[in-house]
Amino acid sequence: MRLRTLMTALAVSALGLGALTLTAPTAAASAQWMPSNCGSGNFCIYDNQNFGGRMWAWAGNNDDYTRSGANDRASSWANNGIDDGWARVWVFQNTSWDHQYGNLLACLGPGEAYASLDGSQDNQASAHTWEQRC
Ligand SMILES: [Ca+2]
Repeated sequence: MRLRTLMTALAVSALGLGALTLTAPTAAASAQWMPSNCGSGNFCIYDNQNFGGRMWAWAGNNDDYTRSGANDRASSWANNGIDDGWARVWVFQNTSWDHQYGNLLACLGPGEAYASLDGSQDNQASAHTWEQRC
């Protein structure tokens, strides 16, 4: 009887953990609003989560974030690009426009903003280009 109670408690705990695992990434990663300090036409990165800390904003491409002190700093980002056909932002893990698979961290469509980058993206961005498609 005691063992059965323990088993039931463990099963309930496991279910609870499962639910947390499924819901947490979605809640952390998505943002439905554009940060107000990211001007129209720009791709913006932020040193901190939730679009906080230092911000860097670019209307054009940047093949090396080290020049502006932004290398490996982005913890949140937003694409406020104008959808003129070249509004997808490809973000790269390394400097230079190396389009090899594995170097691409993310592709953001116009209006996409992420307040909390996950561990594989956080503090990794080093360059970006504006592209026609993801
Ligand atoms: Ca950071």
